[in-house]
Amino acid sequence: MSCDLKQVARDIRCNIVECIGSIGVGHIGGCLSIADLLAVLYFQEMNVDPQNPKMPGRDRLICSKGHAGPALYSALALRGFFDKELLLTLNKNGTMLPSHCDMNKTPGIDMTAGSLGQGFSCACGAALGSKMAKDNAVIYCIIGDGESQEGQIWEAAMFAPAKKLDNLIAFTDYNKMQIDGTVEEICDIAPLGDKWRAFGWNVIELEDGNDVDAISDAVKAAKANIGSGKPTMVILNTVKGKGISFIEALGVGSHSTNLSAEDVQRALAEIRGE
Ligand SMILES: Cc1ncc(C[n+]2csc(CCOP(=O)(O)OP(=O)(O)O)c2C)c(N)n1
Ligand SMILES: [Mg+2]
Repeated sequence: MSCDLKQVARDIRCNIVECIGSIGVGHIGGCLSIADLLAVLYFQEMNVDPQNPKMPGRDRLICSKGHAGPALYSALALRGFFDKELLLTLNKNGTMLPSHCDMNKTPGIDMTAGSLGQGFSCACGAALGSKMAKDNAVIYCIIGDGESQEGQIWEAAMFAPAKKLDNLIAFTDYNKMQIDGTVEEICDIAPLGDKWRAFGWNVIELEDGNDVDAISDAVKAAKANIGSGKPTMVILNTVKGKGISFIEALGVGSHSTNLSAEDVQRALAEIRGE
């Protein structure tokens, strides 16, 4: 699939704004920081079929930071998994789009998540399952930097290299902020690359984790690493709230914030460069 990934990322951001704006509040900061990554995965790298979301042997994406559900829905709608209008039903009664990812409700969502730490273990299980089935799938997983304080992350960090899960390509959304403070002040995870290397991972660190070209190169390098026996961790230095100046300016406050109808229009205009 060849397309303008920067434009795709902008379209995903617009969808995120409309989706969260439809209910007036949500986890917008951590959705916007991964929009560029989702553009590269869903529009360039992943072997998925919107007409057949459960296609056997497909690549999987597990967003362990499950509160970024609206970001995935925004990308999935754009990719054709379901109608864009459904984005406006976020978290409403009877919706198939709950604020946190639910694999039993949403076509294209590969794992239920929301309890931080768990999705990453599930990704290890999916990678091991794919190895056993010999279906050549690539398993992608996104974890948060605040989430990386969870003990379960480090159990999985040990497990994946021990089982030679080189078909697992993980990303840390290193936006330096969590729910109520900076990662540094709450419980610092630096030096993050050294930690993952010490656990036996192939580590790629991107200075600008919101650069689609750099992300694209990193995923290609991670795929080239399949066969080495080492899983890959791509550390994305991102900006929480990326792409909307008044959300970025909220800093830690961008984690979950109100979004009025006026905010939505202001945000859309900025993303579209109007
Ligand atoms: C086990 C668990 N503890 C607490 C929470 C509540 N919670 C939701 S998001 C969040 C902060 C996560 O920070 P980070 O991983 O940095 O996410 P991002 O910055 O990407 O939004 C917390 C503590 C949770 N969902 N799960
Ligand atoms: Mg964070």
